Amino acid sequence: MMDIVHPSINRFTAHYSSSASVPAAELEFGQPLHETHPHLLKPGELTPGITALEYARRRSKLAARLPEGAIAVLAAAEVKYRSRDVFYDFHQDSNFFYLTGFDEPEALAIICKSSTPDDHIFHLYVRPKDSKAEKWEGARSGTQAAVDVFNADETGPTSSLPHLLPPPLRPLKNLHRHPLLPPPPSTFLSRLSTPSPTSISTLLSSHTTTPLSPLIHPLRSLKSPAELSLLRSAGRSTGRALTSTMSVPHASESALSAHLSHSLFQHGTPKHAYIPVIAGDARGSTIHYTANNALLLPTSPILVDAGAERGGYVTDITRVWPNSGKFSAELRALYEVVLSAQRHAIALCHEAANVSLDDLHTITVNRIADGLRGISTTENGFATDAKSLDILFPHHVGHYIGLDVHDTPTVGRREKLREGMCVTVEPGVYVPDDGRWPERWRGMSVRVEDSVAVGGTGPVVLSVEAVKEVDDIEALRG
Ligand SMILES: [Mn+2]
Repeated sequence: MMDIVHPSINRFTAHYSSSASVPAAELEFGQPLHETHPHLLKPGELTPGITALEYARRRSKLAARLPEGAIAVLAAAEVKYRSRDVFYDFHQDSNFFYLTGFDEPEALAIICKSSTPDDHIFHLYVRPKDSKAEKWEGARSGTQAAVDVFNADETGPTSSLPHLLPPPLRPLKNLHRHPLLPPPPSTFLSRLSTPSPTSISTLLSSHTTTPLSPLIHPLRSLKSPAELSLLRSAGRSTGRALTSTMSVPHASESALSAHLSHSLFQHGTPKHAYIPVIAGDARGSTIHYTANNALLLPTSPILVDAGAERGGYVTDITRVWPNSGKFSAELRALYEVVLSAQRHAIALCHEAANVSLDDLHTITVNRIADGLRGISTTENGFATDAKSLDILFPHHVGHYIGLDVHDTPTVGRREKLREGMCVTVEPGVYVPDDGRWPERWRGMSVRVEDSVAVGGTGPVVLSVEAVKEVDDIEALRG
């Protein structure tokens, strides 16, 4: 046995207030913590880069936005299966993770606004310790850690819900004894949501319920310094991995994919935020191409859209380059049109510019139209009417990023960009391979995408390590 300092914070005064001796043999949790993984988390952090105090403040901020007497109920994500007993990598529900930092399935968080402004009671129901199950599935944090580590005021095993529900929901618990009680469904969420006498949804049905996302997303959309630092870190390592990937030719999309993944690992972010798009030639025009299994020719233009995550925060970057390392005149011309529009839009990513993502989109479409007219000749001309531009540039110029790749969707794209928001800026031109379009560019796809933090008076490009000037890309091959 050895003594290990086990930090926990007092939620109300929000500073470290106690330490207890915990036998090392009992130090097993369902996720990395500083005590068990000091190489991943600093003291005070509950998840990499985010302190327990920041999580407590997020709950306070949500409580302050809740109407009087309201209760926020959030379920954790479930383990998803690709086939019997073969599960996908677990990914926590983003709102649940944002408010709790708890990274296990089968958990329920309840935040009750209390009478003091900004104050709240935090309930966290979790899977209990179970040595037999943990032998197969790995450690669980358990109910004691829900209080000691995750700072819950109330806890209990999820299996005992709804007996443990907070007082405003409790009067309904006698329904539990309904004689027609069905056998327990197989999964936690279905237990919560299937209309059975004991399900949470039945218990909640006599209350007025409203979606929580419109209250949480505005909080999530404005990043704290710690969140910006994680986004910067994800952008830095993905940018470096992309630059490394651009610096050598690749025989196939899958070989390129292996190079990129290995390079991400070397730069400290081994986890892809999404299946990357690795598309040679005309496959770049399939926006969500993820087969990534075709051969590449030395002459192939390559489009890669990839992003790693760090501490749950993601980056989203797209680069286009020729496999040979040397741009053809056609690719260079089209690339410069897109890059110039992208640079112009990024320069407007600050609060003083008073623009929304929708404004940026309109500005970018006009820039691209000007650019395409600029490279058009009598024999090789682009149509730049609105319909043609919809075909050439069929997606929006950007979206919010954060815990999700397409983050905080209830914050509309008409909102003016504010300092602390993080967005992508990703104009593209995808020329269909048919006679309607100028022959020189048929089948060519160009998108340039960076992750950008909106500043007060200027942007901060989070993915600046991914080179994007033509000269810089060509210089990678020496
Ligand atoms: Mn994107």
